[in-house]
Amino acid sequence: PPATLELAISGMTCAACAARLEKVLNRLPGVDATVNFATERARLRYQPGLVLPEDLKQAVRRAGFEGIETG
Ligand code: 9UX
Repeated sequence: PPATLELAISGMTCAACAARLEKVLNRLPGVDATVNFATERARLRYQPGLVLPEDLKQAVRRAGFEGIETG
């Protein structure tokens, strides 16, 4: 079954940032992500056999943002 991860995202300064990050995350195998610019949160569903939470947080960092796990 899918697992969930919620991240507080810092560094998003315009709505396109959120759209860009969402695309980056959704390109990862087994990941379904939504990124909300207004709330500065990312909600992710992922297949634990395909990616790990560290991979998701690393992808956030590599995209130029910071993600803190909140759930
Ligand atoms: Mo907006 Mo974000 O012009 O990476 S896209 S600042």
